Amino acid sequence: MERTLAIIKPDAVKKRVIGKIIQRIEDEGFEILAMKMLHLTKEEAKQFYYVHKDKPFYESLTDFMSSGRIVVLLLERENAIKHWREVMGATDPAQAKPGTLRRLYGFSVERNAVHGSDSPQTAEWEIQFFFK
Ligand code: IDP
Ligand code: MG
Repeated sequence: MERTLAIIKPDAVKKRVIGKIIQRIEDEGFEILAMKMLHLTKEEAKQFYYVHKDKPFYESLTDFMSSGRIVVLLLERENAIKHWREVMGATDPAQAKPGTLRRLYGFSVERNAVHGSDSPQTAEWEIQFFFK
């Protein structure tokens, strides 16, 4: 069993698709171990996305991620990290495969509906960030 961190981003919350995304999470065989809704401050968003601090989209991304409520979920499943990233689809919704969450609900490469950890080390850090 493996754990990963998922986030339903502000665009998806505003779009009222929290329920659809959580249904998909359960249909994909994930156990939801913890879940909460919160509104990140700009400072918290900058900490969470610290690895991207030198990217040109860092300011805009952290503005977006602190622009409204998010839902954070601690998920468990076999192969959870890789499987959740498959269910999310490519970062850019336009490149994501049909049926993936980003293709279904994403709006742009920035406003792409969901987040998922990308490695066991990142997952551990991200889970601690929200659920310590
Ligand atoms: P990931 O979420 O698929 O792992 P990352 O490269 O880790 O993608 O980027 C983190 C987040 O930053 C993305 O989910 C997206 O919201 C945003 N992002 C990534 N690339 C761009 C870009 O080129 N322009 C604007 N925002 C971006
Ligand atoms: Mg990433």
